[in-house]
Amino acid sequence: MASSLFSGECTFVAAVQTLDRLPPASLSEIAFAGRSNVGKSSLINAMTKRKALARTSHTPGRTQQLNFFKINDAFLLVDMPGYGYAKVSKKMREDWSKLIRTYLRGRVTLKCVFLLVDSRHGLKDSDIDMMKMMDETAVPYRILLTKCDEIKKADYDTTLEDVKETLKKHPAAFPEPLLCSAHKRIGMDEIEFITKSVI
Ligand SMILES: Nc1nc2c(ncn2[C@@H]2O[C@H](COP(=O)(O)OP(=O)(O)O)[C@@H](O)[C@H]2O)c(=O)[nH]1
Ligand SMILES: [Mg+2]
Repeated sequence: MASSLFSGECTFVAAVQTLDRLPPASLSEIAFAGRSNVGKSSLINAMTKRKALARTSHTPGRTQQLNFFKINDAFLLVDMPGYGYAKVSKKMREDWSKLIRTYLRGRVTLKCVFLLVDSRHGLKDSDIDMMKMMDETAVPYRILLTKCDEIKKADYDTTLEDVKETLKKHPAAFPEPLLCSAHKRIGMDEIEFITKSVI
């Protein structure tokens, strides 16, 4: 059934730029991460059936904060700040790394990170850096290949094989990436199923 876990009550909990502002660790958390423009806000909005829970934007790289939403009193959904945007200053990049690394390391309630990767582009160096951080902090993660409505099957198969090969070297990664599209609502049930099984 389509997204009943995600589509109930949803409340904004906090926008966090420094870790002393983290909401208390209570409910299980799942987080969405990825490069700017990968389709993260669109996917979160499609999952929760909200038009603007997470802000979709054509100007990437602006939000450097972790946004926490409480879903159905069942779990917290965390919208992580996008990375990999070229125009971001070195200082901002360093602040981002510090925030994310500390969050990943210290958050016992964080059960799974969905790492979004554009299916048309495959893994970038910045994705690999993010994956290394999650390996080091032993946070389980699953790759979601986004915008699959825009890619031909043959191209997708190539990306999929590349990603799977890379994942073999990353101990905290689930070995099989998941194909999805926010626009066509592909992969939504699987994301819900995975969430249910970890929270
Ligand atoms: N074709 C297609 N485009 C998408 C999809 N999801 C997002 N986009 C587009 O990708 C761009 C960035 O989306 P957004 O959700 O703001 O990305 P974010 O920066 O990762 O939050 C927007 O122009 C979206 O319309 C999808 O499933 N299919
Ligand atoms: Mg966004």
